[in-house]
Amino acid sequence: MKKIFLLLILTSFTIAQTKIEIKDPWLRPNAKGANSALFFIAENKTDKADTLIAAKFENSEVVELHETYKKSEDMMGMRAVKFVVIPPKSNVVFKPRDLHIMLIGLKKDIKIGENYNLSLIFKKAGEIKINAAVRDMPKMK
Ligand SMILES: [Cu+2]
Repeated sequence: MKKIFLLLILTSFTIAQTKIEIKDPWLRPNAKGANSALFFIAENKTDKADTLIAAKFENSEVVELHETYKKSEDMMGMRAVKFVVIPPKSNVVFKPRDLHIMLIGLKKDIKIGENYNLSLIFKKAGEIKINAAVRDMPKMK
């Protein structure tokens, strides 16, 4: 009986270990009233998929999960998605002209060199707090 109880504790501990690691989070600078975006690498170290369902940022009016898509031959567009799946044992890269967290309607200037707290909310891992540095956008090729 004692053994079974211990096994239950160990099992629930394993479930609680469901873990996503956020690497190298950064924001693009912009002026108050304009939009910014958050980029990072989401690493799922577990053998189960997790899903990014929302994000929080206190310095923008709206926060959305966005993807970039090909609008036409020579035009890229972006649109909101409801969630982003992070497959088991893999990385999903949020980067310019790809997946990103759109920060719409900045309440203040976001300047290079500053740092901001944000949260990413996953279905299993829950809320993950991150601190992102403001960096210049990489140059277009
Ligand atoms: Cu966007």
